[in-house]
Amino acid sequence: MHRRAFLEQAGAGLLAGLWPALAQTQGERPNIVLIYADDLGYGDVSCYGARRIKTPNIDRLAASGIRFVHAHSPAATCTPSRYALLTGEYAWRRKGTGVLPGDAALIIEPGRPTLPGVLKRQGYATGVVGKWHLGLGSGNVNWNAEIKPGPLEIGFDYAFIMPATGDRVPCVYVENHRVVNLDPNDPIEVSYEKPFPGEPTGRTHPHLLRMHPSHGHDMAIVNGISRIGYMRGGKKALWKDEEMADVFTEKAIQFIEKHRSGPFFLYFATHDIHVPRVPHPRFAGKSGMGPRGDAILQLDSCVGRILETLDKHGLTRNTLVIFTSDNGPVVDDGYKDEAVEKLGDHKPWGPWRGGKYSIFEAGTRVPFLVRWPARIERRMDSPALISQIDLFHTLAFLTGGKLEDEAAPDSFNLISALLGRDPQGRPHLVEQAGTLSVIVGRWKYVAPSKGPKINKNVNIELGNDPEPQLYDLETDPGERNNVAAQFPDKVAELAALLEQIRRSPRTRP
Ligand code: NG6
Ligand code: CA
Repeated sequence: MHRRAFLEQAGAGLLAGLWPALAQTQGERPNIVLIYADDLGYGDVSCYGARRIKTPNIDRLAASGIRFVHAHSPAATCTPSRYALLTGEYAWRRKGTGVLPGDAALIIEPGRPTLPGVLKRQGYATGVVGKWHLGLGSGNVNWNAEIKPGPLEIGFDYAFIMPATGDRVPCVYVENHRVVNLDPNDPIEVSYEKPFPGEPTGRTHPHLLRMHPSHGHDMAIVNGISRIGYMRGGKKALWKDEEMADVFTEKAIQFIEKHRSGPFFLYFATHDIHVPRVPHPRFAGKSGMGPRGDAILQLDSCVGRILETLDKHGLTRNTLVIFTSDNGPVVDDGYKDEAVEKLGDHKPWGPWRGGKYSIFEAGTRVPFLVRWPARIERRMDSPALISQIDLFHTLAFLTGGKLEDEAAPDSFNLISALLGRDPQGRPHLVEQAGTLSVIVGRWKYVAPSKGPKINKNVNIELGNDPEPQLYDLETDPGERNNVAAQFPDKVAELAALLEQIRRSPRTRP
């Protein structure tokens, strides 16, 4: 359904009084579970239109919650999205917030206001389980000693993470300050510069691989898969890709059970469906779409286990569950895993143009489901323009937390939109990929940029253009017609707005 149709529906709803009046929602203390999928596209789940793949557990959230259709990740890649999610600041304001190597230093300074920090102050037990990718330590991290600062220094009480990505070394879990299962007699060494002499790599020993790279990913071999970066040692601590989803889900469930008297905030950041896609044998081959589809089934099953845990402990009614993704979809992201060959008519990007890495809508327009039975009485669709960057301010407000003046500079309090009582949401939104764009109402302006138009490795249109682009998302949601030449005043207005947002240190009121 197009935005216009949604707006009509919303308008009719308004007239009919269907958007419930704003109830008292400040100072409540629901448990909060934020499920953050990786690289999952708008069209990858059945409640957003996927046909060949069925995601009954994720659909459960939609069936009794709100399905947002104009919700965005802050950026079209992982690190800047997660940075913005946790700090409430647009990542493009800060250097060094691009996709990080696995040995990068922590990019969120301890002491800064953060989303987990504000909830912790409100008495929440705060935990992160899954993908981190925001750096650890303060440079030259020693994986064999205490690893800090990290999540525990920026507001989490508990952390069970993978440092960066599934395709980046070191391929180990870190629990709080320590690598899990590390044998002190077999220390870990990591380098993003040069190989360790004598260690096989994907480039030198391709015959050792069970999954081959399509581009990049030809360095350290771990579990028969070559990665980005070099490592050696730590053999007992290495993860097994096929167990990762279960390992994370178990830890997430343990966190919920431990804190079931509440309130708790769980940031459950799955590795699925990022590369390398190596789902557990019980999902392998089940989607008919190769490992990418199987990883979606696995992700859905993990969501189901979390929801069952809430049910089992009587927590469902007063737990706010948010399900979303850190950026748009990519089919071939560097491994020959049959994702391209078996895609068929499945459209991971849904009705949008582009994908991961792209300034076109599919780069950041992601699934976004919100369920909270105590406050959201019925299923609905919302056309409100919202960003994950708004969760900081919104959840702080909801739980009665105060924002310091310098906190969360780009985060809007969208509590009314989050609970389905406001169909508008933000007044404007800046999207981030190689360039920036700004959305106001029906209009989207893309700032001129010199980058390539297409990333041939991943076969995604990036949306870069040396000329300004203007799209009418209402009549042209697929961004096919650049109408900049027809509406020069609109172009000037939005270019000026973007410039103003860039220059001022904050956008929130
Ligand atoms: C890219 C990787 C890609 C993925 C991405 C980060 C290559 C050739 N490609 O550089 O595979 O890891 O970084 O993805 O190395 S993200 O979801 O964490 O942003
Ligand atoms: Ca990602």
